[in-house]
Amino acid sequence: MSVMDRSEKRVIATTGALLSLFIFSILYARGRYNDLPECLPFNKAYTEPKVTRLDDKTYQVYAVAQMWQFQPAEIFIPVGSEVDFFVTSRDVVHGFNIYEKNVNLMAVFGNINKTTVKFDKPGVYKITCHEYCGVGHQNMQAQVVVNDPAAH
Ligand SMILES: [Cu+2]
Repeated sequence: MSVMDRSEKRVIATTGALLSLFIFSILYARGRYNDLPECLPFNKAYTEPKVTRLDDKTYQVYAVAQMWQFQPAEIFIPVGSEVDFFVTSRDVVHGFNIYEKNVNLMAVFGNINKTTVKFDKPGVYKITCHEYCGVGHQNMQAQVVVNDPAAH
């Protein structure tokens, strides 16, 4: 005679299997996406838009969003570059989304959000605001122009 019903054992086994799957998924994702965006302590230096070249393949962009534009509006980099984006806002909350890249940040006044993106293919990568920020929201765009140095 068993204390537990068979259906109860099945439920416990299923729960255990699902729990293991969830834990495995979390650990797997952590290993796979190791350059997740981060929040940096606020520093006034980031509120001045600029593009800095650290070396041939490494750039830093201080991206500032405001109603209704991004600065800098155009960023030129060579193909194969790795770019650190430091994103902030001068007014309301804006979005910072780069087409075809895994970038989905919020631009928030008094905050600096950082992410790193590698541009392996030449082309024009549009940046758009994807947080509704007022009547000019749909015009809020910028672009990253990735040139192939061999083409020049
Ligand atoms: Cu906006």
